[in-house]
Amino acid sequence: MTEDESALKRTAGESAAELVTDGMAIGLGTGSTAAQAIRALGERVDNGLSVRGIPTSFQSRELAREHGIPLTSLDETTPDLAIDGADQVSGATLVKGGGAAHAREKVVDTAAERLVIVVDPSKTAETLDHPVPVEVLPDARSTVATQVRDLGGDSVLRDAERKDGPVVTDNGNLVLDCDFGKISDSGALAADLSRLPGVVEHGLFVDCTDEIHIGTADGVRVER
Ligand code: ABF
Repeated sequence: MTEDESALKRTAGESAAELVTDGMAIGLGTGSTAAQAIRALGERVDNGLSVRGIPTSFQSRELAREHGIPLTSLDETTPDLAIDGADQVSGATLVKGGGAAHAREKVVDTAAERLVIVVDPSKTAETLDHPVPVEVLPDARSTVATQVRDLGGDSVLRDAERKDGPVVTDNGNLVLDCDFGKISDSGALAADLSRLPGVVEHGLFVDCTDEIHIGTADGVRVER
């Protein structure tokens, strides 16, 4: 990541962290942009802010601990606000899952009263065309790949060629990255993917975002 990209991510993350007020429970997203929000939140906790974080991944839990953010869970409370990153954004619809954490992200993000997405400008698109990550039970990787083909997609098992094996999610599952080209009807595709046996969760987040904070060289641009 270049210094410029990192600065844009920081701008977006810090802007979202400023929305947090005393006593809130916060969904803590995954990825390098959400990490900037977690760091900024940690600084506010150091300065006396009282919040509890609900992590969406092992990575975000560790980062929250490192930055002194007390943790809680969905069994204890509902998030007032969730701050999370995305791989691509079009309007209020997102593709997520580049960090293989989208199943827990979707549970936490959709439970939140307000979902704020933090991105740099490279993530915005007129029409979504980013491959959709699909978390699958290990035994279902081949059957889901066939059914994805029937839906018009090409899937690859994430990191299949890696020496120490493919990516395994925090939930012990595999990820198929499914390329559908331009996605004209994200709602229909999301419903089709959710219906496939063995699919744990896919990375299409349809119309669920309240605000997008986009870090730009001139400061943050907020889209609602
Ligand atoms: C998570 O991290 C994912 O859902 C998304 O795939 C990714 C974005 O990462 P980054 O902010 O590093 O680009 O939020």
